Amino acid sequence: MAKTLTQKILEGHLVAGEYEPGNEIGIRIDQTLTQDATGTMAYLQFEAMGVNKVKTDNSVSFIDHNTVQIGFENADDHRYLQGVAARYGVYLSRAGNGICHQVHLERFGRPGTTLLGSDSHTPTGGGIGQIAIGAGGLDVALAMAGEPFFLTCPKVIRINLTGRLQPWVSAKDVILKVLAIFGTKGNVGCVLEYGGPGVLTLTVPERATIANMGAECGVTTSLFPSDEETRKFLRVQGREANWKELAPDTDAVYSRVVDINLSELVPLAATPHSPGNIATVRELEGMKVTQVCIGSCTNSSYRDLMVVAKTLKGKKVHPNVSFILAPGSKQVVEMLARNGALADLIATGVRLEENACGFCIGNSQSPQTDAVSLRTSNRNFLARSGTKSANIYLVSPETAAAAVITGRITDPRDLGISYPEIEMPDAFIIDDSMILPPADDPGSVDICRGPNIGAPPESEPIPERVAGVVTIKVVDNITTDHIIPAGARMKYRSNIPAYSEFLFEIVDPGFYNRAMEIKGSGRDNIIVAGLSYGQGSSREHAALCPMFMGVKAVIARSFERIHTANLINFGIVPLTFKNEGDYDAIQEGDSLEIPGIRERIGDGGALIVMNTTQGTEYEVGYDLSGRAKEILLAGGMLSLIRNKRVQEKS
Ligand code: MIC
Ligand code: SF4
Repeated sequence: MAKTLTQKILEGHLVAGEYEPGNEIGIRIDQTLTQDATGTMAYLQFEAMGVNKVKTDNSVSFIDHNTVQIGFENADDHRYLQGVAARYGVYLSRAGNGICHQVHLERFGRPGTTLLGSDSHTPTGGGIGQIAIGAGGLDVALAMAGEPFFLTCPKVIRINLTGRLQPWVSAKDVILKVLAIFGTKGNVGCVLEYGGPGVLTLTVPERATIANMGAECGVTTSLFPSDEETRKFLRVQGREANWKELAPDTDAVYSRVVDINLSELVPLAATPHSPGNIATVRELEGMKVTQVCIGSCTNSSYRDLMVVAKTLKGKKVHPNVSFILAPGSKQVVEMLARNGALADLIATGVRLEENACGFCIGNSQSPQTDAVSLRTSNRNFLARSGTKSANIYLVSPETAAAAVITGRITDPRDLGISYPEIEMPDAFIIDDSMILPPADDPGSVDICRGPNIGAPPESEPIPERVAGVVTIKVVDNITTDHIIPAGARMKYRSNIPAYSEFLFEIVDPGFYNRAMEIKGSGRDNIIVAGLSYGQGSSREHAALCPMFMGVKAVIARSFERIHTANLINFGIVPLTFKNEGDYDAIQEGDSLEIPGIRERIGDGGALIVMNTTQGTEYEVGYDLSGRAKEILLAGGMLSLIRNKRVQEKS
């Protein structure tokens, strides 16, 4: 039978289960990536597994998120990461070398392979024909230990691109259009596979922008074919030998086909506070802008930054605008420095941040109260910028550059200048001196563990019955940024007790004290949520910190993929409301009992929630694979591994 490209690559890596959409399958992972904010915990977990050396073809640890370093914590993490990488066979991309996804695409990604990364934007690798999936740090640690990665065999949706992008419209507008069609929820278990003649008109960095931000739809990943454009990109990166041609069969059958004519697209924006709220730039034009931030793993390729530099050449930043640039990689910024484009940007009045996530994660450049900030990044969740009252609009580099000049949201087609077409250079500057290879003599490596490095906390087996209190009831679309903020709080990623104090800080600052009190009284904490709970990042701390606080179950109307896996890995049971009315009726502070939860999960029987405050009871759902049940019954993945090891020894 004719196959999609997704099927071809997944089947080539299948080690468990049968390829059939909806089934649980296990795949072999060829490459892993971690970044510092999730990586420190992932390597602590990897160490706890007692494996001597990573078993993947290639594993890379990037330092790109926590680079502001106020206080000793981040520097301690970086030092630990450098030691642990050298010791266990991992490459280390040092702070200053760039953002994980961009550097991985430039220097490591290979068509036809699998990549698992402890960051939700790992699908950027789909731009090069790689099945690249975001996951929690523990799942990445397992992949480094040679274990398969388990996922639901996806439904494959074809996005058929025709036509060609018009001047001042770029790849960001394509993915914003995709978000307008698919939204941010209801796409769990799908892969977006791009094809059609329009693909040939897009370079690899443009495809990577589209694949990167597909994460906002909640899909498993996005995938482009590997063709002559891919070969060209790898050639200019000095890696043509890594190229291979990959395409779906011409008569492959997809679960759905969506057509997008690139010629018809116009500049778009995601309006506050969700990447799924799409408007045309025309609809927003004239709005005063206070800040423009260009960069992030979505939009800081050579093409993107050159388009900005050429548009702004000879112009000055508008007096009411603060203009920030955080380049995505050392390679790109060095190219711009050598060809003079960086000088043009500096002459404009740009404020240069280092080659890192920077403003995107809210640990710098928080805008003013009530700001209108135009950003080329991928997420505009409430308060992610560090300023709760700020309004963040996600736009293309072209639209961002236009606002730098005019101080207002402006359709870049109205600038009255000719569109700078940027050609892929014949060669990129290749200098991997900021990527440290693993040690030749791993035994001699001393791993430094500063006071910020704690041990990964262990969860407990799920009890016979849950008896607790609804500590918090939240609405639809709660992202991991709502559950546990990043930004200035992110420096506590390796210190779970300290980080837990910020749980639900944006939504309800009283959560921590209430949860402590409930835990202290010997009762369980229970979270109640609406649709699409756990959107956004892969941060396992959104499960790890609740676990530490004694949360035993989350009852939601629906969950997103990575967060569900993280909850299970840390022994928290994800349950779903069967009736909308049950969600509507339940209140914060209600006492709940879930009798026989352990037994029911084991035997697959109906699970009843008794609301003893309201005197009601109803059935809730749980969609758990055999493997997920095993993990939960053991009390989380680390306990399961430990139990298995004890059994093997005896
Ligand atoms: C993000 O963009 O939200 C992050 C910060 O990169 C996260 C990872 C993290 O929280 O460390 C992600 O996308 O997974
Ligand atoms: Fe970094 Fe932002 Fe990309 Fe996350 S989305 S990896 S914070 S640049």
